[in-house]
Amino acid sequence: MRSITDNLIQNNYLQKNGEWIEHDGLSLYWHPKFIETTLADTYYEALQANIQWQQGYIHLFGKTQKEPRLSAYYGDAEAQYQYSGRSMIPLPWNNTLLSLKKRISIDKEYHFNSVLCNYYRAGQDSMGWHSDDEPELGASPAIASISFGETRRFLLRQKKHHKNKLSISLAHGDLLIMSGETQANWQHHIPKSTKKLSPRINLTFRHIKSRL
Ligand SMILES: O=C(O)CCC(=O)C(=O)O
Ligand SMILES: [Mn+2]
Repeated sequence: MRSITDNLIQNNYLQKNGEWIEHDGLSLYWHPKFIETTLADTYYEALQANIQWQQGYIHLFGKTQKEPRLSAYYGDAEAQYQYSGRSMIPLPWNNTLLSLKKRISIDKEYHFNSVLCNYYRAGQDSMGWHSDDEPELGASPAIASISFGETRRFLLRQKKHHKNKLSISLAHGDLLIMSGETQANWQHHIPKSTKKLSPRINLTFRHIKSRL
């Protein structure tokens, strides 16, 4: 089966300024400024205004905690998802999200049916170490992430050797595709920062296999 990244390249969606990062079970494609700055500004404004941002809760080890960011989940009705102990029921797509989905979807074979939206209000907002390895995503999922607003560090560490780390600065308009065995072998997170940072929006497009 062709990978989504091959498919995007064959269709010239990924231009030559993208970079493959392949290393010890990690398979990433990073395309800085996949969306050029002025257009990314427009998307950022629309996403800030038109996403139903909420502060979610996570239930882990018998405790309930507020997530250190805002989030929202959109997608096809059947794209239900279990995440950190809660059921994610998708809100229906809006035009901004559909337009972004179109930019990264080439044909029906690689159909993203949902998107997890995260809003990092400032440097103290973050996302802990995790892999996107929920069973609904399948064995070697392709996850396409697009970032808007403030540049934040995206860290990866190998599951079997936590000292093996990689840091990527994800900036306004950047696309990062995680594919192959990445989720099986590596974890990722967005660390807090003590710097005074502006908000950042990140969207991760996913394909959820229906349980229905
Ligand atoms: O904000 C990011 O770049 C990462 C988001 C993420 O890992 C996720 O939504 O699972
Ligand atoms: Mn993730």
